[in-house]
Amino acid sequence: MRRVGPPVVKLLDDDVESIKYSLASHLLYSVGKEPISATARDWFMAAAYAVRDRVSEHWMPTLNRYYAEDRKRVYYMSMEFLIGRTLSNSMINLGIYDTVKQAVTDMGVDFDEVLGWEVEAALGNGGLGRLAACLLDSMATLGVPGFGYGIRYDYGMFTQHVEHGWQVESPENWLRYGNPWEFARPGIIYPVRFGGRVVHYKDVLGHTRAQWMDTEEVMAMAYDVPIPGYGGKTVNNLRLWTAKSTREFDLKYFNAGNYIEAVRDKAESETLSKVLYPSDLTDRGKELRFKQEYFFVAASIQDILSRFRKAHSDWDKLPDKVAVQLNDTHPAMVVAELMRVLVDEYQIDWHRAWALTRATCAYTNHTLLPEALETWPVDLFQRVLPRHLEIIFQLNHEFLQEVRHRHPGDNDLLRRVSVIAEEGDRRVRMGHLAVIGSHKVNGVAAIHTGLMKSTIFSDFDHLNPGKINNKTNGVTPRRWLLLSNPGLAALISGKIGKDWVIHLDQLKKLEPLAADAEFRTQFSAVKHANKVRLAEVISQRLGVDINPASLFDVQIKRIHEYKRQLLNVLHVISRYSRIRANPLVDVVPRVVIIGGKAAPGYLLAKLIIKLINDVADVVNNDPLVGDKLKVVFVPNYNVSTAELVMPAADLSEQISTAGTEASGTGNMKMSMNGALTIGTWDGANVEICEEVGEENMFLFGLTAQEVARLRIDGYSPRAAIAANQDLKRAIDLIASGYFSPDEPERFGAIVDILTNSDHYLLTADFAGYMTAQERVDELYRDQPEWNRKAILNVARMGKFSSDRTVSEYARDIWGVPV
Ligand code: B1H
Repeated sequence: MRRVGPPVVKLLDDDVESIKYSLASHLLYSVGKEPISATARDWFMAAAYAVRDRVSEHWMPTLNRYYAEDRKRVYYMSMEFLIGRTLSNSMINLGIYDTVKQAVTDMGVDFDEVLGWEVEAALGNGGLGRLAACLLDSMATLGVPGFGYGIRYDYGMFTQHVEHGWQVESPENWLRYGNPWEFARPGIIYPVRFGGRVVHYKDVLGHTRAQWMDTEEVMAMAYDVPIPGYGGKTVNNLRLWTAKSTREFDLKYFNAGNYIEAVRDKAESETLSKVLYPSDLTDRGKELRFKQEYFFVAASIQDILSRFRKAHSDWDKLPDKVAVQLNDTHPAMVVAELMRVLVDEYQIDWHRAWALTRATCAYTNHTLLPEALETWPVDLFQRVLPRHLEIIFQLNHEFLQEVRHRHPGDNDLLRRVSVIAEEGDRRVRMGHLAVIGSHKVNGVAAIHTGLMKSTIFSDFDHLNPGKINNKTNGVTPRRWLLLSNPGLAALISGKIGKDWVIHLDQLKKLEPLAADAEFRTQFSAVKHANKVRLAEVISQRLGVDINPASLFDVQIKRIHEYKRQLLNVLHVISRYSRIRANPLVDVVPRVVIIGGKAAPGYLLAKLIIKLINDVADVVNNDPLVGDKLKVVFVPNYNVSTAELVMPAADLSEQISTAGTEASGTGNMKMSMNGALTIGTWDGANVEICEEVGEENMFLFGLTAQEVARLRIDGYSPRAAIAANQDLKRAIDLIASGYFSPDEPERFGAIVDILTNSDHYLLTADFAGYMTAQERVDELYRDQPEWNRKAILNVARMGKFSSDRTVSEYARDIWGVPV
């Protein structure tokens, strides 16, 4: 058995000279260059290795310590980890940012250029993937033994280009030049099986057993990425799986005599980890995606159980030593797979296995949108995972029996809670599987959890009160304030010290400074500098010149109808019309900044991008408008862009239809960076309001209850349009082809939706939104007052640290100390 690791020996010093030595050695020994011939990219690699060495020093000791102390481990299972760039974040967390910067600069190299060479790890779509990354940062910072499990996609999120105003996707081969942050583990490799059939037989004791046979096999090989916490003492592990063909496949090369065919088959079996689905709530149900989900679940469960078995022989200890957190239903197959392994492979009694599974697993729901609730056809299951389907049927049978026992005669209840949807083609409801297989189920903001309990999971909430609970999302203040907004971070630390970085509640101490004119001036100077920095990038990359004295009005997030970028555009068009109608009017100059990707198959979202760009073209080139209004679509919105844009926002647009955005996390990032929010009563906006006060935000629009009522009563947009001149004029302008003279009908689909169905109720909220925007202008004219409120936003954001989120999971769900 393995013993406790060697005592921690720190070999590397963190002073400037030592780091220069590391840089020079890595440049020579790892990169194979000398300073005279090194490119900025070579220096990036050298810097990454120098920093990585310092991360690694704490990595194995952390894992050895967990082992020696026999700590309960938390496994965060997620199809997405949207990590972004790692070099600057690692330097921040290790506390060596300034020294490395000094060392690089001393060697005559441009530090920012070096940072710019890192290709970000974009293994996620949006908020769900970025949340996983923030939680990893917080687990490491809090010393929680938290391990991520996911997929090492060869191609992460696509790169978005804008051509003639349209989104064009191009694949992002992020591993092309190697990834300095990962360590291949060729020895950690597990078979994952698909297909085949199940036979039942009686063992020597007369128990019926199942054997899953005649399967196809793919191997899952591990890559490890160290995750350093702030302070650098704890370094956790993120394990990502890549698909490899089996050795038997390799042998075919030689034996089968059909070399080319064999190589083609080999390549096919390796497609499982090829590409991240860029769907984000849309375009679901692909067989490859189903296989990806099982692939990473099966590999992770083998790994988790083998680690458990190294230290324990008593299976009853499993829930005391292992917590598995399911990031949405994408890994919900864990429930069936854990049952299969415990029952079929370890021969554990079915009911004991079920108790262990439920005590081990917990599930986080991230959306109520019906199109995003995963279901898989029973025939697909039958073909790809026949044994799992059997297990699910059996679990469902027993579950329904219990429900029937408690609620005799209520057949409708049985139909509603069944794991199998019987309407139309029979399908497995992954959400129901996750709920029955978990001891805790949580939503990601108070309003979202409330709606989970009253809508999609209301039956489960009645059957099992208390199982569904709330864990409001958070974001890591290391990346989203300390790293991305060094000016504000320094201003804050100068006043209240640096403790806020790990105790974000400390920001409260800034509150009195909101009334301090000098502090407000300093605060506003920082914001201005951030806006100048963004304006420069926009000018360079897009050739659009914007005035940093304007109000920066920002909406950055995936493009989706429910997020209502269109409502933003309608406001822009109205503002434009008003300026045109009265060019001498004294308006507050604005720059409306919108960024986000559309799922490649989501044509309406792509059309919305085109509309934004067409409107931008007209507005930005109208001499009557000038600096009064500019519209910028920032292409390829990603983590790195977010780090640049969040700190420069004056106004944060969070305008989803109430009841649709589970939480949102960009809302937290912008408020933390001193933006005021214009938003609806949705997601975490509601809790941001509780913290910062309604007087320090611009909330408007229907409540979730009103939305539900309106939809039941049957909403028709026509009356609202007729009643509002601004709205009518804006829609008419779009319909007339004003923004698309080369193709007047281009936006017909958008006009049609707005005027005929308007499921997301833009027309119902338009008037309220316009009034809120007028309040924005009014306040912005009073700069001291605006800054006062912005400072109060920052001061009251303590709750939204992901450290708080992780502490709550640790206490209420995982049962681990923090
Ligand atoms: C969120 C998703 C999501 N909710 C399916 N659901 C996906 C669903 O590729 N897929 O199949 C990908 C993503 N993402 C987001 O989660 C919510 O919309 C946000 O409101 C929330 O802040 C975020 C984190 O909880």
